Amino acid sequence: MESTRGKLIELLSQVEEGYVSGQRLSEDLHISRPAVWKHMKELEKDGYEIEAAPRKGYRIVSFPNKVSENTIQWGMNTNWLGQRLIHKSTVTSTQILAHQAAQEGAPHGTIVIADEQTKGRGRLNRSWHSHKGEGIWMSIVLRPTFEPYKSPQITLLAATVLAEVFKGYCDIKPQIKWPNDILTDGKKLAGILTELQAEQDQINYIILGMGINVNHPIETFPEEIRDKASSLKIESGESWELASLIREIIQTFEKRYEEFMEDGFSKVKLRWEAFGYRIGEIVPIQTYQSSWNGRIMGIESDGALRVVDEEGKEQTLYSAEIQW
Ligand code: BT5
Repeated sequence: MESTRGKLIELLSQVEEGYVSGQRLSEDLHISRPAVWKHMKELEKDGYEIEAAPRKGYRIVSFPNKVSENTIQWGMNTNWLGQRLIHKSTVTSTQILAHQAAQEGAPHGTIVIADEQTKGRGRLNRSWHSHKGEGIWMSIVLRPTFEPYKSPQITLLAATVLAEVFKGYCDIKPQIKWPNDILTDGKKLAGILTELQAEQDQINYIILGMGINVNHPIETFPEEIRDKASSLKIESGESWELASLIREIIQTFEKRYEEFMEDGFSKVKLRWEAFGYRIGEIVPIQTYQSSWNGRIMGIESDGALRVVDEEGKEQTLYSAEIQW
């Protein structure tokens, strides 16, 4: 956390039960006692409940149930991911802001997150519906050192991270439809969009976008996707606190990304296949050239889709759509 406000929350959150004295806060933050008091008032405006006890100091009683840089970063346990965080209430697309930030030098792990997107985008210029305050719409700036051809693996890695969190944290049964959809019971909960800025043999940066339907009731989806979209709330019957869920995703992503950088794609492949949608089944497949039926076998060691076609020939697909 960079700001004084961020450091203040960090200091207060290091003590679970007790108080932190105004004196200590003023010394650690290099600001006056009245300035500490002013920051506390600002936190209260942000929805934090603060207790100020004479001679003891301050403590946070409760956190606001809203998304802000502070509420996400509070208690977040990462080394680089989300250390720089840009939260906005309304944007066209977090992808656009993340590209701008990356071009202006934003460090590896910078996250742009918004409550609402007015022009959320999917792949191939499709639109992504991003209703205000009910989902997680975020883009991560990554500056990996591997070669550009490996970048599609980041999409699969991100899909396994979301599936892992949805299963472990939200207790639902997710499936991953190659390459970028997270489904449950055949309905789409989340989508991933990976955009690459690269030279021939070097990545400048990747913008990894994730769109997750969290607290949507079914009526908030536009008519045309109502029968194929779902949300964590619809599936689990529970509303989810967005800041905590975002933190969980960020922490899991950092861990899995580091494993991937150290050990390569093999563990991601295993995890991906454990969540793979309709593996072993015959499904309609659409590529740029044609549409045909094929049996999904799994993924290759580089993340490409393995399919057996109607003549029994194995095919490796780098770009295709699996139809429902
Ligand atoms: C995706 O594209 O699934 C990638 C979605 C990425 C969205 C994130 S949000 C943060 C970041 N900022 C952005 O602007 N984008 C990223 P694709 O596989 O092309 O799927 C798009 C299709 O999914 C649409 O054509 C609809 O049919 C359907 N769709 C749109 N919005 C949806 C939603 N909220 N939930 C489920 N399905 C949706």
